[in-house]
Amino acid sequence: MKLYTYFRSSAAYRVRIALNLKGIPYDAVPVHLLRNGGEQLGDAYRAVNPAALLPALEDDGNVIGQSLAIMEYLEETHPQTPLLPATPAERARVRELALTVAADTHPLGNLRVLKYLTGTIGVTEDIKLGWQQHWLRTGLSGLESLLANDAHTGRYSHGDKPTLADCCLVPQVFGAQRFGVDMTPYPTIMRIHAACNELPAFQLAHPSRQPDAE
Ligand SMILES: N[C@@H](CCC(=O)N[C@@H](CS)C(=O)NCC(=O)O)C(=O)O
Repeated sequence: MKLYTYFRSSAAYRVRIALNLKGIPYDAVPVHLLRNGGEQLGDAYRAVNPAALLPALEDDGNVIGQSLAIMEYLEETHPQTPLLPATPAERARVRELALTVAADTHPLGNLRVLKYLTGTIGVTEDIKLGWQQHWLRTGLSGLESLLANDAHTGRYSHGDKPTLADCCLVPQVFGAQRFGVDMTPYPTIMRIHAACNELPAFQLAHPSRQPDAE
């Protein structure tokens, strides 16, 4: 199995956590998002993933993009250490939490959005940072409310075992801290973040532990 990844990509970080939790060995293929104008935009990577985004997983002759699609694929092909709970309602909640990060928070601060803001619209670096922080805070507030006001929240986002929701939560906290967001308004998120980071699967997936880390 091959994972096209970049150490700081939070979508790739999600998949690295899921692979580690399930104990699936993989080869990391680094794609540098900044070098040469962005290797993800070059012909070589577009031949792998025409959407020109990381991550992509290659397995058994198939290439899958989109971190959530990849994690669901891993869940179906490697059911050991399930990352989704047993009942449809609980599974829906985990997906809701995961999508609150992956669909509603992360895309607004993605590199190509930020490049468009500064390069095409011509906003200053300060305005760009304000944009990033605003959408991070908006997304994190929603996630905090969903987690804090639900009895299903346990040691982790759902119950006492890590799920896909945690695979999304931890990289999003990394991204928010990287861009200077004050995390004190999100005590439930930070409690879960700390619990996750006690696990080797999360520690080994951290950007600083990747072969392409700078
Ligand atoms: N929804 C996608 C998001 C993928 C994505 O935005 N990846 C970022 C890195 S975290 C990327 O490749 N950005 C490159 C760019 O914006 O040019 C997923 O979950 O996989």
